[in-house]
Amino acid sequence: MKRVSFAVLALAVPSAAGSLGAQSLLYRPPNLGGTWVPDGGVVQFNFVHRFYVAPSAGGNKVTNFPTFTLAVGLSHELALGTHYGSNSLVVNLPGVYRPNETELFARWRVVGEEGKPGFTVALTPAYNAAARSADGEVSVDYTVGRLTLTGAARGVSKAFGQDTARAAFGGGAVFRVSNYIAVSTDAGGFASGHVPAAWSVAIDFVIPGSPHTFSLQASNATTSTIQGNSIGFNKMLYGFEFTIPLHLKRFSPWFHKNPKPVALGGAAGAAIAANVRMSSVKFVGETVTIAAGQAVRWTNADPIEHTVTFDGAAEPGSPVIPPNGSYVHRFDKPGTYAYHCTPHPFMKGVVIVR
Ligand SMILES: [Cu+2]
Repeated sequence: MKRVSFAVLALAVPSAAGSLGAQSLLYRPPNLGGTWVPDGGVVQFNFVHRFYVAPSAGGNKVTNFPTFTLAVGLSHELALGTHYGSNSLVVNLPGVYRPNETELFARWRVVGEEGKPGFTVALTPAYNAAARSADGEVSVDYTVGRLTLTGAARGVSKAFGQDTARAAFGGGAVFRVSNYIAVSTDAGGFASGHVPAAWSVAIDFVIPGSPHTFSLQASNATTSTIQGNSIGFNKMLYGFEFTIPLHLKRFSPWFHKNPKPVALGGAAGAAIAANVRMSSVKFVGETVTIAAGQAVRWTNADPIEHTVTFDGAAEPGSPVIPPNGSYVHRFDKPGTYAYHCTPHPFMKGVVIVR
């Protein structure tokens, strides 16, 4: 078998979304590691869950193949992370079965930005602790309009935990049907030996008003590591992936339990005739009625930021209202003023001015 350095050559993969922040499934097919790098100060937690169902003595049995990704962005271009699969079939030789597969990886995006038009290139050196193998991937994305084409060249020093260096290649595509929905597919496999190739197809969603993406997938690969993405098994697995960027800033309420009250807006001498609480990501007091020339006060009782943003810009609306902040606005003209929260468009309310 010829020796392949793990500084492979290549093309490939996915991407996270420029426009969505790090790591969107709308730019990355399921079995390609990609060019995504979490933003600095963001911890990325992704969860892939695949399964098949087979009859057993006690009824149908579900066999699960989860892979967790935990990665942290060190800068705009550099990340460190780990993939962990708890039911891996990658190292499954006679006498050597290691179902717990841990892959430590770094990712350095050397060209471009995922989700942006043009080429993006990333290098992913890795160590697969189950295979005891130095692995690596070079990924290239090309994005034009709604389409992202991806390719990957992979090298592993001990494929399947055997003492054999091998090269693998993968390629795929994502087509964004809209800003919220995409379809994606990929295939990849080892260049040598008689190892079945891995493949996947998926439908991918942005969860509106959130930084999360979700995909429903079918694939024959068990784990989302460089080796796992290169080996197909003899079963069709179904499953999903959920991507969770955790902005460390979100946890600031843990350390600032009672943020100082911040008063925004003003009544300009008018009486405050109604109070609306922003609580549990809802406007409590969804509809309030006041007289012309009176004011409404909104108070943010949540640990997250909200806004009061009038539909069709009927009134100027608030700046970002921090936790424990309030906003007062006077209404001078009779009318029905529907409003929402910009970060949470499902938060809606109405002010009726008589
Ligand atoms: Cu909100």
